Amino acid sequence: MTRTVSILGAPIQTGASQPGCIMGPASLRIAGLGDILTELGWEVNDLGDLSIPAQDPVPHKNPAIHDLAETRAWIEALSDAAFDAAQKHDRPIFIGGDHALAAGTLSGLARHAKTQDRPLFVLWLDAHPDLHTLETTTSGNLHGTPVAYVTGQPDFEAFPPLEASIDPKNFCMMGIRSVDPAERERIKQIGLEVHDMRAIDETGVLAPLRAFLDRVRKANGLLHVSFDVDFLDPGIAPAVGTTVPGGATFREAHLIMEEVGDSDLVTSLDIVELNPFLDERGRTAKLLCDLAASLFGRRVLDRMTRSF
Ligand code: HAR
Ligand code: MN
Ligand code: MN
Ligand code: MN
Repeated sequence: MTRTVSILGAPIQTGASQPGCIMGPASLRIAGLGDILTELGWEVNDLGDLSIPAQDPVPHKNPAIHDLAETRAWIEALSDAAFDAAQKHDRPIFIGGDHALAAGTLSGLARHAKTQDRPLFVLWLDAHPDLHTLETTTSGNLHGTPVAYVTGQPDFEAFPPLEASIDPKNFCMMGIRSVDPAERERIKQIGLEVHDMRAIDETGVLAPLRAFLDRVRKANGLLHVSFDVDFLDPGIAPAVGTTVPGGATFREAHLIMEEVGDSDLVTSLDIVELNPFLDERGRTAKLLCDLAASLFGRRVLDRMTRSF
């Protein structure tokens, strides 16, 4: 039977410091995301873009925080939209928008996983662990907080209450190379699996990825991939506001997508932080579409599937 994918745009940019992510969904559509997935044999349902009503400002005791009310409203709307999309489609995609989007999608997907009585796992591909609480963020950019929120860390009273949190042990982070002191502490405290760029240089991406996928399979888990554009090296993906040198290469990123695609474990995907205002002739958007294609089954050549 033809499998279904949904595409939901979320032009949120209140979590970032620089404007531009609002154009992310349009850029990915223009780069051909929907057609590429159709050609790969998926039934594609483009759900259009989500929006939120105007908000009155909400103050916070951490004065660095900006756009709290809007970000909160986005999280609320995205949580419901992600829950619905996961109930209706085999593999929903959420296209941002900044990474605060994941606070909403992961909260809705965790609720969905609960209805299935299955654990939710997350492959987090990012230069950053996004592990600040509302107390520890010094930039006040709320795209730096979604992992702390969805794993149920304290000090998120100003965000929507979580109906289901995600076990920090169910995360696997790759590509990490910019970590703030409070985040470093939090990683140790909650026992997150983090493969920073040094670890990837030492072992390659495949060994830790396969170990993680085996864990997901044994637990009969759902698997969400949260892909932050700054996971990639800025040399191949310039269209992001928070570039960090030394990111994943073209081949590392494709290998991850192909391996995760082959495992057939993935049940949802975020593509976030694309800032088309900073792109060069659409090259970052096109690369992201190619990476999504790898995740959804495009292969250079067919090969014997690995026996898991
Ligand atoms: N840790 C930094 C901060 O909190 C940078 C966060 C940047 N986050 C993203 N998403 N671009 O990963 O400000
Ligand atoms: Mn991020
Ligand atoms: Mn990042
Ligand atoms: Mn930070």
